[in-house]
Amino acid sequence: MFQTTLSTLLRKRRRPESTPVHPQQGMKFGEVTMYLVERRMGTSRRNFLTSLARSKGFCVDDNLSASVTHVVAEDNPGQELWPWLQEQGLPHLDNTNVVDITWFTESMRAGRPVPVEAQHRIQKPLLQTSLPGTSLPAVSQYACQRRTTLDNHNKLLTDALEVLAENCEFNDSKGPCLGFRRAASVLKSLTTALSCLQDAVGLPCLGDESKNVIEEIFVCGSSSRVEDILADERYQTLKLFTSVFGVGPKTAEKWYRRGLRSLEEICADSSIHLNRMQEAGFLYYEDISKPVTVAEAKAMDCIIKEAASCFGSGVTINLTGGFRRGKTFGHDVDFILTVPEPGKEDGLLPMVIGRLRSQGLLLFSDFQESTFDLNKMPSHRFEAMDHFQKCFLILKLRTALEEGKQRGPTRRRDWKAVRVDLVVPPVDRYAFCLLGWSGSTQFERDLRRFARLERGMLLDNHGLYDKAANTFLPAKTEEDIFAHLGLDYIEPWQRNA
Ligand code: DCT
Ligand code: MG
Repeated sequence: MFQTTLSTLLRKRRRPESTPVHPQQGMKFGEVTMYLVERRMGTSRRNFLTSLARSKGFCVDDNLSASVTHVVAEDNPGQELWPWLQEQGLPHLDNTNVVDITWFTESMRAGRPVPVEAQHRIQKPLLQTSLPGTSLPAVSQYACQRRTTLDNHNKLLTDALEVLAENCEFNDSKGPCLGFRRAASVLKSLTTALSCLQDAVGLPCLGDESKNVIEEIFVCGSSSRVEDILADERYQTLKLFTSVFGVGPKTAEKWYRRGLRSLEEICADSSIHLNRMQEAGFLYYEDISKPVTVAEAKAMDCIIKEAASCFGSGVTINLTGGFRRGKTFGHDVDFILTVPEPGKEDGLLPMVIGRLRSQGLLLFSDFQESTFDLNKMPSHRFEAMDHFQKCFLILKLRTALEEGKQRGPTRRRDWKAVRVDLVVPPVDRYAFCLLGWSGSTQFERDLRRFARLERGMLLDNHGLYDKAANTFLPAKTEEDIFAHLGLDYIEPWQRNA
């Protein structure tokens, strides 16, 4: 197996780096000094690109000196490039832009250095230590130290593990449930597909049960344990019942024990008392059980912005939850609203709800007044909801009435019911609330676990508390919170743990 890293390759190639064919001419952009990494780029291409850049007035340093502001590499994965850069002992490496060739080409095309954006950067791997006997960087046991995009290379395995986790949840087996969820989460973060159990050696959070399932899938194509669960009447029924808005595993179990097996049977049973949320859940089931699309989330954004504008111009509305993480479908649309001055947010949601009602868009609303009190913090319970002013809504989203789409005269309508959640933190709690509501749930769990176990801090949607210093740490942005925790910043689209 090839285990050559960039550093060993570069060590072998200690010959002086090539001399540029085009000497430096008049420089136009004094603030930018590039260094082109030769490896994978090749000497002749490096010479060509160096000449090209210099002819356009860019400063290119042949050596990786302290004046370099932009390190440009082509086809160099972060886990190879960064350890080598660190070996070079470059001062201020953390302030140096380490960018992909796309930044270079865009700059050449623009005739000036373009601003460095997230997609240009070659990310620093979260952990630099290697697994014994491999060149792979070690995978952290914490989701907040992994970058997990929606590009899941191990979906067959993670789907199976999530069925097992869900089944444990129905059986109220919290420990095993978390075990399967953590295993699935680790596999989601991998940038390649596992092809045999051996590939998983050294990965954290894979317990024996998870490994057995993975092995069976590799050997037989599927897991008999998972197949049995999927075919199980109890599992199917509880899954169906919990798909109703307002119905949790406890209620679903209660109905199942009473012998109920379908949604029709529940609606027909006069002895069952549904709460307001569940009533709405059944009433709009057909619509809200369907996924919400990005286009629908955007349309909802306009509706909420319009409704909130009646509170004054200072209200900001941001999409959070799964859509902020780049998901293309969601079960609801989550928004975080805030006003510039702390304490001035009182009454915001009642006004928004009133406006939606007067527009005829409000189908259901459960408003919860704020019970936030920093003196009662920090909370040690992760699963508990936060104390901010919030509401769980079902709103009408106008849709074009498509011919033949809705069958029968009673089904003819030009709207779809959509679940929407709104939360309003005081502005000084905004970053914590945004971080908490952006999810994913597994990412949040691990952020809190990391804070507690690795940093002696308590994190929740309200704040970050340093136990040793006996103080709350302030944060204006999510970046501030990651910095307090000594964590590399993870972008929302990398939090799909
Ligand atoms: N959350 C939280 N406190 C809880 C539960 C959840 O802060 N007690 C966070 C985690 C995710 C976020 O709120 C939004 O919740 P969901 O809408 O359930 O999750 P989602 O990631 O947006 O998923 P979906 O795409 O299905 O809506
Ligand atoms: Mg959501």
